[in-house]
Amino acid sequence: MNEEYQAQQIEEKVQKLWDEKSVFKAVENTSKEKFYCLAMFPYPSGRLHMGHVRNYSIGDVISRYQRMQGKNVLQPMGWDAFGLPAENAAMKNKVAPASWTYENVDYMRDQLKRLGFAYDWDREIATCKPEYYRWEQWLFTRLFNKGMAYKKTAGVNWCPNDQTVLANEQVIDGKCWRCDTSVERREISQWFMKITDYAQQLLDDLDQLDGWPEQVRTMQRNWIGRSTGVELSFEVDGEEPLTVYTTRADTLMGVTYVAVAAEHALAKKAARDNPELQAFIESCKTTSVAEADVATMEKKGMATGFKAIHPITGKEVPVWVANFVLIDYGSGAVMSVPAHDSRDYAFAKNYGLDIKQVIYPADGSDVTVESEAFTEKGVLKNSAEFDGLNSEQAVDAIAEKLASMDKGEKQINFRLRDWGVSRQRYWGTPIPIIHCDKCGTVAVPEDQLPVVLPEDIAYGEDVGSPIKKMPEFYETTCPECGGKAERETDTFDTFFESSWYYARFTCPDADSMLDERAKYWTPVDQYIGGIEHAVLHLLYARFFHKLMRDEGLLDSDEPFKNLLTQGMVLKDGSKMSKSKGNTVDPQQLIERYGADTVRLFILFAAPPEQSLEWHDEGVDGAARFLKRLWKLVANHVAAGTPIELNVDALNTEQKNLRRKLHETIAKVSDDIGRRHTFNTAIAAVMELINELVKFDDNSENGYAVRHEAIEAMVLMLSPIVPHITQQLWNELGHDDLVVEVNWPEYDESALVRDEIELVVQVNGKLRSKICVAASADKDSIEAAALADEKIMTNIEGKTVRKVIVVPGRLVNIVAN
Ligand code: ANZ
Ligand code: ZN
Repeated sequence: MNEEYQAQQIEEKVQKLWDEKSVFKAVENTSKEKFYCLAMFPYPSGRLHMGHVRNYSIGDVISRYQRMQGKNVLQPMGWDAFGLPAENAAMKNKVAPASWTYENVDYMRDQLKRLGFAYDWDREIATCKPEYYRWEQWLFTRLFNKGMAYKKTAGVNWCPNDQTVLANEQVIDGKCWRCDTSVERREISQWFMKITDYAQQLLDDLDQLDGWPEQVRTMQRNWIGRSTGVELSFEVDGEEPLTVYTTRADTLMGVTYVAVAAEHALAKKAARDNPELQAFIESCKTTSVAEADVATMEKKGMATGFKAIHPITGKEVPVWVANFVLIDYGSGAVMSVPAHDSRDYAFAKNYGLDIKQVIYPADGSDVTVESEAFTEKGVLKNSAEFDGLNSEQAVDAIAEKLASMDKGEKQINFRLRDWGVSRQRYWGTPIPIIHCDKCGTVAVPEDQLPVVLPEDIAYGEDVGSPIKKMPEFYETTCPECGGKAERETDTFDTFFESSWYYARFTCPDADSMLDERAKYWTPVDQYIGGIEHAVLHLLYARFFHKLMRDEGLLDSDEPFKNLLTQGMVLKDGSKMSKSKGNTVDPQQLIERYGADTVRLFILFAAPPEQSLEWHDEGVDGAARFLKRLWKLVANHVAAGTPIELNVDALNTEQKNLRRKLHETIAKVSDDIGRRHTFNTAIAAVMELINELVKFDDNSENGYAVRHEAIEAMVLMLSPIVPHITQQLWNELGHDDLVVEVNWPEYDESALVRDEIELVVQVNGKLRSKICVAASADKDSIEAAALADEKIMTNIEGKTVRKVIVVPGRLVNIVAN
C-alpha cells in the first residue's frame, strides 16, 4: 500500500469505478424498502458555491448511509434552468439565454461529479427542456378546463427594471427582491392558479408533517392565515350594500367610518365626478400590493362623500377610500374601529374622524384610547344591548343578531391568495393558451403540446421578451374555429417548474406527466434545502402534489416526508455572496485538496441546521485528518494479515478498545441516521482514531481487534469521504464496493464494562488511579485504594482518618 495519501489520483480512479459499474443507478424494486433523498436542485448560475457544496454533501451522506442500511435509494440531480439571471446575462454578454444556461449546466455537472455525489445521472432533468415543461403545460390545460386556472385583471407588483410582475413574497420593503428597484402597482391581465381551493387541505395536512421543523410548519400556517370572522353589510344610499369582513365583530358598536380599497367599485364610482379623488386613487397605484407593507406604510385616504348605515344603530357613518385596505382580501372594504385597531386609529387621527371606545379590560382596570388604540379583547361598554358581554360572547351575539336581520354571518377567511403565475419574461415555459377573437381563451389541445419556446434568438439591449415580437411564435390558428388567433406570450413563474420536479425524477423519461414509478418513489423521504424556501417553494410543491394526486398521478397527500433546512455558509460573520466579495470558490479547494477533504470539512464545521462560519484553517485540519487515517491503515496493513478475533481471550486493553469501537458505532449510527449531526459523528470517529494510534499491540488478538476497528471506521466514514474509504477498503483486502457493504452494527456485549477506573485522591489531591470490578462494593474499593502502590507511598507515616468512596468516580482518603 502506498505510503502517501494521493487524493486526486484515488478520487479519479474511484469515480471511474462507480461510473463503469453504474453503481448509483436507481431501479424500482418492490421487495426492498425505498428511500428517496433529494436536495433542492440548483439554478445553473455558472459555478457551484459553498452553499451548494454543503447542501449536496448533506444529501449525499444521508443517501449513502441509507443505502448501507439496505434500502433502495434514489438520489437524483437536475437543473432549475429557467429564470431571469439567464436573460440578464444574455443582455450583458449578447448570448442567447439557452446557450448560456446549457454551458453553465455542463460546467456545474462536472463539478458535482468531481465532488463524488452518488447521483443517478440517468435521471438528470433540465426544466428548460420541452420534454420536461410539456407536462406542466399539459397539466395547466387540464386545470384550465376544470376551472382551476383562470385569467383576471389584477393589481400586480410590477418591477419597472426587470419588466415583470412580482409575487407579494418577491417584494421586500416595497422593493424588488432581485434588483432592489421600487416596485409599482399595475393593473394587467394575468393567469392565476386556484391555490385557495386547497387552502384548508394545505393547512390540515401540515399536521402530518412531523418530520418538518416546527418553525417551517408555523411559517406555512401563518402564510395560509386562516381566520374566522363575520361578514356583514352596511346599506349605502342608492348603491349596492357594502360588505366588510371583520375578525372583531365585538367592536361593531365602535365603528365610526368604513373604508374601501382604491380599486373598490364604490371608490371608482365616487371618483367619476371628483377629480381630486381620481388623482388620489391613481396615486395609490404606485404603492405595491404586498401585504407586508401595510403595517409600516403611511395611512392615507380621502372621503368618497357616500354615507353608510350602521347595521345595528342605523346611524350614518362616512365612507372613505384608504390606501391600506387591500382589494383582494375579504371584500376589499373594512369597518373601521379606530379605538381598537391601530391602522384605523392612525387614519382617524390623521383625518380627524371620531374615535369611540367600546372594549375595556376584563379585569376592570381602566384604559383610555387617548394616545393609542386598545387592541386587546375585553368586556363591552357603550354597546347598548351587548354591554357586559366579553369579546367572545359578543362576537357570537352580534353575529346572531346580524344573521336574524339578514345582514351578516360568520365566515372563514384565508390570507392566502390565488397564485399569479404569469410572467412577462422570455426565458420560461410558454403558457399553453390561444386567444381567439371569436372563441375567447382556448387551451392548446393535447396533441399540439408542447408549445416550444424558441431558443435560437437574437438578444440585444431590449429588456422586453423577444417572443412578444416574433409573429412566427405567436401567430397561430384557433383550435376551435380554425380562424386566425394569437398565442399567449407570457411564461410561467419559475416556481411552476420547481413545484413538481421531485416527482418527475422518479420517471424522467415517462411518456406522460408521471407513470407508476412515481407512486413507488414518492413521497420524498428526506428533502434538504435552504430555509429561504420555507414558505413559497414548499407551499407550491405541496399544492402541485395535491393537484397531481387529484389527477390520479400520485397516491399520497404530501411530497416531502422529512425536511432538513440547512444553515447558511458565512464568512467573517456575513453570508457568502458575490456582491459582498467574500466567496470561497469550491473549485480551487477541490483542485488543491481533493473532494473528500472539502466534504469532510463542510460536514465537520457545524451541525447542518446551523450557519457555518468559514475558516481556511479548517480545511487544512480536514486534510491532516485524512492523512492520519491513511497512515494508520497503511501501518496496520504493513504489520500483518488479518486473523480471526478471539473474543473470549481479550485482555483489558483489547476489551477497552473494542468497547470504544462499539460505543462509536452506536453513536455514529444515531448521529448520522437520526440526528443528522454529521459533525459529532466525525468527532466520535476522530476520538476512535486517537485510541487506535495509541493502541500498539501486535499480538494476534491485538491485531485482530485493531482490524475490526479499522474496518468499521472505514465503513462509518464512507458516506462522508467516499473515495479514500473505497481505496482503504480495498487495501484492507476487500474487492467489493463500500456502498454495497452493510453498515456496521454494534455488539451489545462489547459495551459491557467489567472494570472501571477510579480516581484516588489524598486530601483532595489526585494521587493515583485504580481499576476495580464494575460490581465491586465499597469495602473492596476502599481496600484496593489503600493497597495501591502510589497511595501507600503517599500516606506513609500518616494516619488514615476517613475514606470516602463516590461510586463510579473516585476515592478520597483523608490522612494526616
Ligand atoms: C374591524 C376590526 C376591529 C378589525 C378591530 C380588527 C381589529 P385577519 O386577522 O388578517 O383576517 N380587514 C378586512 N379586510 C381587509 C382588507 N381588504 N384590507 C385590509 N384590512 C382588512 O384580519 C382581519 C381584519 O383585517 C378585519 O377585522 C379587518 O379589520 C381587516 F379592533 O374589522 B377588522
Ligand atoms: Zn376561435
